[in-house]
Amino acid sequence: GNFQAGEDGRILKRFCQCEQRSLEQLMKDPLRPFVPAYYGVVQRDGQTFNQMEDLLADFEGPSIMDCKMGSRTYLEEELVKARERPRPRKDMYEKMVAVDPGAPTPEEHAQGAVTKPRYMQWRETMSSTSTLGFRIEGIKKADGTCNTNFKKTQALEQVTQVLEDFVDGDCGILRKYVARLEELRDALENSPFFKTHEVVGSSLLFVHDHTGLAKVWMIDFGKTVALPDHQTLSHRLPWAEGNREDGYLWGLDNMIRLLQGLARS
Ligand code: 4IP
Ligand code: MN
Repeated sequence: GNFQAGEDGRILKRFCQCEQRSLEQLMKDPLRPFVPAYYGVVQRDGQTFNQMEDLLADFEGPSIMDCKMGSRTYLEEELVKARERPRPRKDMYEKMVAVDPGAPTPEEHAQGAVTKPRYMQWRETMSSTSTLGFRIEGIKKADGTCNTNFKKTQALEQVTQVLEDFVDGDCGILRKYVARLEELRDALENSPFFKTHEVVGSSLLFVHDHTGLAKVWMIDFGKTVALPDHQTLSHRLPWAEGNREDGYLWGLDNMIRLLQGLARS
């Protein structure tokens, strides 16, 4: 897999240059309190890893949720590559058919394959990525239940239901998550790193436990890339090819509003 056990309080994640660059810069940015501490590169059994903080270390029997942020989940360069040199992906065709046998076009059925952007766009529209700017990817609760079957969780009512179940309706936990997300939004709006990077495929990791501890961090920077000199993003404007907008703050605004609504009810 992508991870190996590290020393106490640290984890090892398969090395990725893009993630290393991002983590190094984030250590000097206002976003630092909202990302895992980065401890550099290490070798184990001939493999290279990024070493970072184990975000679960301070929790007692944590409940964990991964939400992928943004309205676009692939880099613009994937589109260009697929147009110039389409690479049919059988594995992605199979993942697509497993969820909805009617999703591929007749041509795609004949090929038994789809391109990566086609698959990624289909995933965006099947889930809440296109409509809310984030989607739930996985949940592991303290009671041992685990669910990664959210590919068709799209409607606001469905998403709300899943979030409510994740916190077992605990308004105290919800209020802590909302407060933490509002602090994160402030930090994002004041972050030179965020202003100058396209943040794609990055997740928010939600963690709480029975002691009432509840925190959120940004994770996964494998597709977080610097913009050309002097270009900046709003992270709220709709994406059009070439503008590189990622919808991250639009999704975060929606997430905060949704959790605020739940905390009140
Ligand atoms: C996966 O699709 C995820 O989108 C991965 O993104 C993506 O990795 C995979 O692309 C794609 O197959 P499912 O979640 O539907 O299985 P993430 O790593 O953010 O979860 P990339 O490489 O885009 O990061 P491939 O090309 O790695 O298969
Ligand atoms: Mn992820």
